[in-house]
Amino acid sequence: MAVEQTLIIIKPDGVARGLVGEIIARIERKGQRVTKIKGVHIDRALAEKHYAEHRGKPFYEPLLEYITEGLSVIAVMEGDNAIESARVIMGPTDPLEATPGSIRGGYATSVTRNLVHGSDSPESAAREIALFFGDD
Ligand code: IDP
Ligand code: MG
Repeated sequence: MAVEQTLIIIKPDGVARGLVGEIIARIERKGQRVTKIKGVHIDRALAEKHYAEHRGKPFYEPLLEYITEGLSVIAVMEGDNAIESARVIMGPTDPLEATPGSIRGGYATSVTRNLVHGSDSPESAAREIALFFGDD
C-alpha cells in the first residue's frame, strides 16, 4: 500500500446541491483524510489548465462552461491508495454506468454534470495539487 495524495473537486453542481459534506464524508469513510480544502470559483484560465488534456474534444466547451459556472470546493485528500480509492467511491465518469452506491451513480445522471473530480494518476495528482494549491 502506498500513501498518496489526490486532488478532489466538488464541482459547482455538487456545491449548489449541498453535497459537499456528503461527498467528502464518503471519501473519508473509505480511509482518506483532508489535508487542504478551500472554495474556489474556477475561472476560464484555470479551467483550461486543469482540463488541458481534453482540449479539442466535443465535450470540452460544455465542460469549461460547467466547471466555471459557480463555486467549487477543492481538497487535497491523503491516505493509502488515495487516487484509486477516491475514484472507486466516485464511480465511472458516466453516472448511468456507475453503481448506485457510488457518488456519481447515486446522485448524478449527466456525464458532464457528474458532481466530482478526482485525480487519475500520481502524475495528474501532483500537477493538479500544484495548480490549485501551489501558491498557498
Ligand atoms: P473523469 O472526471 O472521470 O476523470 P474525464 O475523462 O477526465 O473523466 O473527463 C473530465 C470531465 O469531462 C468528466 O468528469 C465530465 O464532467 C466531462 N466529460 C467526460 N467525458 C464526457 C463526455 O463524453 N460527454 C460529456 N462530458 C464528458
Ligand atoms: Mg479525469
